[in-house]
Amino acid sequence: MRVLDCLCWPFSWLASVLRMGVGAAGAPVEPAEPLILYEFEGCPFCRIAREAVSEVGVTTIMRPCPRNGARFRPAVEALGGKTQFPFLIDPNANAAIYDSGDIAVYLYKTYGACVNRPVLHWLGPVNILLSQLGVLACFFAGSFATPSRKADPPLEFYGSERNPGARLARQTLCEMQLEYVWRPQWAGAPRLVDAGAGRELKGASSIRRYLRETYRK
Ligand SMILES: N[C@@H](CCC(=O)N[C@@H](CS)C(=O)NCC(=O)O)C(=O)O
Repeated sequence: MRVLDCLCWPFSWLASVLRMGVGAAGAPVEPAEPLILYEFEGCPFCRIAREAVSEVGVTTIMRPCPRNGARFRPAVEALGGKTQFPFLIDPNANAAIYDSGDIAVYLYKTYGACVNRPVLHWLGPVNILLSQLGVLACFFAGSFATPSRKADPPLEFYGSERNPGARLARQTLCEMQLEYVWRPQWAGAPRLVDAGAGRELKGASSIRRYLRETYRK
C-alpha cells in the first residue's frame, strides 16, 4: 500500500497543474454555522465547488458521497429533491444549491468579497474539461466507496484544494465516506485532527495510513 501511495503523488501534482493552480486557500472565513457540501473527489463538477470553498477560505462540513456510497447520498435527494453532486447547504442563509457554477458564484459573492474569481472559473466548458482531465489523471480516485466505520465526532481537515498531498488525503476520506470539517489552509497542510481519538496527523501518507488503520471495516 505504501508503494501505491507513493505512485499517486505525480498524478495528484498533474491534477493541480491541469487546474492551473486554482484552489489555493483563502484567508479563513468562519460563518456562524459551517456550510455543508455533499460531493465526491471523482466528480469533476465537485472539484469546481471545492476550489471555490478553498479560494474563499470558508469552513465547510464535507459529506463525501462516492458513487456506491450509502452514508450521505440519500440525504441529498431528501433535502434537495434529486441525487446530484455537488450539493451545497448554507444554514446561515437557508440556501440549498446544486449546480457547481451556481455554488461557485454563490460562494464568491457571499463569503469572498475580497477574493477574485479565478479566470479558469469563467471559462465554462474549458473549466469542466480540465476538471475532467484532473479526474482522469488521478485514475478516478475518490469515485467509489470502501467499507468503513463512521468518525464521531467528525474529523477536522486542514489543506487547500490544490495541494497535491491534501488531495491524496481527501481521496481516502472520500472513499471511506468520512465526514470532516474542512478548514482550507496552506500552512502545515495537509493536517488531520481526530478529536474523538485525541490524534493529530500531518502529511498525506500518515493521514491515509491512519484512516485505513482506524476506520476501515
Ligand atoms: N451541471 C451540474 C452537473 C453535476 C453532475 O452531473 N454531477 C454528477 C457527478 S459528476 C452526478 O451528480 N451524477 C449522479 C450521481 O453521481 O449519482 C454541475 O455543474 O454541478
